[in-house]
Amino acid sequence: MRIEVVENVLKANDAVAAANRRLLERYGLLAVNLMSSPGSGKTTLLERTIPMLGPAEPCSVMVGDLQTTRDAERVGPYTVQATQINTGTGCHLSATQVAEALGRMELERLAYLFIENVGNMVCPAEFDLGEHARAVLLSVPEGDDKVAKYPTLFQKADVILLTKVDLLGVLDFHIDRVREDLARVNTRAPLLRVSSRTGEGLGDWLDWLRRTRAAAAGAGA
Ligand SMILES: Nc1nc2c(ncn2[C@@H]2O[C@H](COP(=O)(O)OP(=O)(O)OP(=O)(O)O)[C@@H](O)[C@H]2O)c(=O)[nH]1
Ligand SMILES: [Mg+2]
Repeated sequence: MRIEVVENVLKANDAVAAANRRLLERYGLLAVNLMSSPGSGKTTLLERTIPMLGPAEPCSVMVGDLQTTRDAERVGPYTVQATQINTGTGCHLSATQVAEALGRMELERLAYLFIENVGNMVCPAEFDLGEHARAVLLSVPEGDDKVAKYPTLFQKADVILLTKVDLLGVLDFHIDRVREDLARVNTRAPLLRVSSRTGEGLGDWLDWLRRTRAAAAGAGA
């Protein structure tokens, strides 16, 4: 009985996500769902990424947090539009919350819509939002065992960003362990090393975004 309820919730979410995806595909933009633990550097990455993309590739951001509008305020100056979704006690964004926010957004001119999910390494993985691609962040201070311990999020990633690599020399973190664990759960997604602090790897991230947007447009997105 309990399993049936969970399945129904996920089915209902998937139906709304499919409608979101159909809507987004009309605009030729790339919608990226960013997921990670709290504090891995999602908002900071967006603060760096969006100015680097520049006015030729306009971006909007939708950001989920339990409370506050702090992240939307941080990215607001760089975006066409920044929308904060407060989930109250919810540990992830749902397709319905995204659908409501999309209804208030202007999608015409956008090259990218970034959806910063609620900081959580477990729940967001289960909920399709209608995005085209999933970017999963793992920061160096979190430790090199997280892919093995929390495989679900990494399994569904289209790109994995190892963030805060400027701290690699400071903390006891072995990238080879991450690579070994990823070889078991996801061999499809590239692993990019980035630092929003030093700028290392941001060019590779921008290349990935542009390639993925071009591929999605070619596939009819
Ligand atoms: N050293 C270092 N610190 C970073 C880097 N990126 C982000 N930080 C710091 O990490 C902290 C958390 O960054 P945020 O971007 O707010 O993290 P977040 O993933 O958006 O967090 P939530 O929205 O709470 O889930 C801040 O103090 C940032 O300055 C980085 O590349 N290097
Ligand atoms: Mg944030």
